[in-house]
Amino acid sequence: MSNNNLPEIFETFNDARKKGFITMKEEKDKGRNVVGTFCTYTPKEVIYAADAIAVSLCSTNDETIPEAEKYLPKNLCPLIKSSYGFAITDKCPYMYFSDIIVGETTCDGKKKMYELLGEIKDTHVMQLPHSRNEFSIALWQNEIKELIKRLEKKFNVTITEEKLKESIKLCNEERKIIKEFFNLGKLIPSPIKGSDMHEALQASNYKFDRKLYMEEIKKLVDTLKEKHEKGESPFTKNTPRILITGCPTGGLVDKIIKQLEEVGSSVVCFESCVGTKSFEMLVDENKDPIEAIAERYLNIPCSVMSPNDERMDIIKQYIDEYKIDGVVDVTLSACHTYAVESEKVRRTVEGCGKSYLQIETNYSNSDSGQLRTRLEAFVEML
Ligand code: BJ8
Repeated sequence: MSNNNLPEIFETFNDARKKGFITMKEEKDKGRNVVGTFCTYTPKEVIYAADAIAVSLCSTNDETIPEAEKYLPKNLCPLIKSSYGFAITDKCPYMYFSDIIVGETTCDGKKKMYELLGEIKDTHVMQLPHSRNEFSIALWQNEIKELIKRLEKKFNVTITEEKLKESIKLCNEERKIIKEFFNLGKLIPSPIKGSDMHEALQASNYKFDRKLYMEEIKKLVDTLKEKHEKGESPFTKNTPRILITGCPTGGLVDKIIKQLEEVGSSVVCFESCVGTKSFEMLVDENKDPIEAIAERYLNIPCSVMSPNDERMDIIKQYIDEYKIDGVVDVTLSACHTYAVESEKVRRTVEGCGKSYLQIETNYSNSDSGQLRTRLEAFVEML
């Protein structure tokens, strides 16, 4: 097991997705409402203010892709095909238990897939603007108001300003604690493997008792800090340090993150939706809650935004803060926005004098060996 040197508390993150099924069933039996989500742009504060549970429905394996390909083009991002495949085959309990699904018009594939998904599940699609200016903020605020109305009607609840403020506070608290967890990656050497960090972060989507999850993360941070002080780490001071950026990596842990570590590097930072995109930036607690939520979420530096210079700025900042040696930019097949933006990422990384590797892949294991050779050559060069 990869987490030999980790505290016992880490056990609770192992296979959180699988274990979460039981908790979700128990919550449903108690009468809790569930909202399925697909994207970091979904304002979770609104879901919590409706007293509902938010669960990620992004699928991470290729099991249902052949079924999805009966209805969707083969040349489509695996995340979209796999998620739709789980919906039509009824193989994902989280999809099954979701009372409503909230999606956003992010990339073309996802927004068109939601139309089909809407035929089998109650689906609410938020119209996400693709730029950041005063008109976009106004539009996005309106979309947040529409989501509020939809959830109020669906669950027969009232989402008051007070409730929104409470959930803003709760989510901000979570972000601050997770930030402490990210900061472990800045230590030299990092006291935690990137693959283990990834697992603990992904567990966030399937731990429905948020307070308990925060307690677990806090304990993990404290124990790992102690280990660092005692000089314990799976790495040495000279292990090359990697930043992962790009598409969501939930389905690529074995192929990319673990292999990067097996060939001698240390993954210390995730500029992606499992990492900083979900947890950086707080919602301003002193503003009108809807305006503050709209601003925070529109600032997420995803490639569906144009322009998206904020992503380049943040990559430069992380290269400096995490003392990065090399950046691995991961694109899921047929994800055009991340694929095209990779040119700007390359220029940014190389402009900082660091090494850059772009990988395009999907959820199948067929290219694992070939990827290992490329990762090995990259790490050797660092
Ligand atoms: S905020 S990264 S979760 S859109 S589905 S864009 S991989 S072609 S997932 Fe995403 Fe929200 Fe952005 Fe994050 Fe590409 Fe695939 Fe589209 Fe994707």
